[in-house]
Amino acid sequence: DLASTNPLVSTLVAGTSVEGRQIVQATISSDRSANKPIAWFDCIIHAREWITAATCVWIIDTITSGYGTDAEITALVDQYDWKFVPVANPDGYANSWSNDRLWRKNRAINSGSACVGVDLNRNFPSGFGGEGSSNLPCSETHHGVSALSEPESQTLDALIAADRGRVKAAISMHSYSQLWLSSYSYSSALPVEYPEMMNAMKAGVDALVATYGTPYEYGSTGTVLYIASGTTTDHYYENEGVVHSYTIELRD
Ligand code: 0X9
Ligand code: ZN
Repeated sequence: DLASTNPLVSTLVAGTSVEGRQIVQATISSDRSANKPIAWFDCIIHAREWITAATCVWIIDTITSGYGTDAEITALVDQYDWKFVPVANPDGYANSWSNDRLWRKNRAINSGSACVGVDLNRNFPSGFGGEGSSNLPCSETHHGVSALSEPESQTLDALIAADRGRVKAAISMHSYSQLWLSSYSYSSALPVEYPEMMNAMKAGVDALVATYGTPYEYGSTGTVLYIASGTTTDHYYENEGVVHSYTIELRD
């Protein structure tokens, strides 16, 4: 609806899920030909984390309604293009409405198993198949047969690769825990840019406290939360060169 009524907004059908649903990316740009740096978001990779899709849509609404009236939002839109995949896992999301509220994975058929689904946040190449992911199709963290085996992860990969060099921040929205997480996720090692990442995470967390009074812990996933292999955040950082690549675990 916004894309047809608001000249700032355009949409792209970037891919198709296992069950044939569209995976859509929305772009907010005040000048598409300028090739500005990009702030990039994916939401609801995990089907049951409904607040994350709502958060992507809320940000889109906040930015589009503030442009031209709110000075800070206007400056941010004039400096950056903003790109969102509000529903990165549409089949899992549909299943969480129709069948199982706590569904997490996509809806891939696993050959030789009655259990359905791959954890898309274990299906990326960084550390694929390692600690914190499972070879077993019935596991909630099943990594799939190979890195990027799933059309939903292929779509995110293709989208971020298409903007290589322009993406200055990439945020994967998850819930919940009140955490702001950086790489590495597949090991407890720290990235060389970790001091710069910590500065940015602190600025974000301070702003959240100032606005909503909600304290978030922050730091590398492997040290703050647990080891998870094959995640978006490590892929965007390690293979796409996005230093400011984060997973935000929203509040409950
Ligand atoms: O385990 C996960 O995939 C995420 N937690 S959740 O409860 N939403 O399932 C954490 C992933 C953290 N990953 C990176 N920062 N890369
Ligand atoms: Zn999640």
